[in-house]
Amino acid sequence: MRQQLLFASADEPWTWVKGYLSGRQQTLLMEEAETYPYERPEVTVYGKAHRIPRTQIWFGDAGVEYQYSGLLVSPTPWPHYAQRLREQLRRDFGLMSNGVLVNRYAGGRDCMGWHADDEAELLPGSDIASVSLGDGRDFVVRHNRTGQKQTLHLESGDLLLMHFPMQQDWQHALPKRLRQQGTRWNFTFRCLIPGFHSCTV
Ligand SMILES: O=C(O)CCC(=O)C(=O)O
Repeated sequence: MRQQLLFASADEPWTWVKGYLSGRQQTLLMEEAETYPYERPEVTVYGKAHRIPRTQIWFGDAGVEYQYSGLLVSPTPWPHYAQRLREQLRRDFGLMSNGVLVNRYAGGRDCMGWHADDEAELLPGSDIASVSLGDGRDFVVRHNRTGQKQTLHLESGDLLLMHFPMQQDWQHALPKRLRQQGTRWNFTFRCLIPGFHSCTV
């Protein structure tokens, strides 16, 4: 029998469900994720253009455009198993989402710097669900005011629910881990305000 462990605390605005996906679900989703047409976009940081240190793709409902790191990205239609996971999250946790950002880390050099998912088009009050697959990696969170840090070692099949208003008070990052070579995928299911970027008023 599959074991799921749920860690939630009144002090922390996240819920960590270890082993949320079965081994079979992980395999099917990883096989699908290997077929996605990822991109490595260029972003401008402090006036300098860089390729991001990972590849990624945004899937979503029609018209749900996402702007991050200065890029405006139109949605690619939902692939089968990502769509099924979206429905599972809605059934299990009432998690509403209309898009998912998939990041693929081709080894321990690929990473994501400190940031919060606090873009203006995210629906106020909505939670973000992060599902990890493949190589286990450290995910670090840091409180904006106190500087308190915690490292969560996210393994394949784990779910991290980031509850509103975590993004206002905490930043997170996926640091480099040079000794790791395996591939990792991360799916963050988000709920955006539809039409946010097409509003011309
Ligand atoms: O890969 C991860 O676990 C982090 C992803 C992330 O921070 C994001 O998509 O905003």
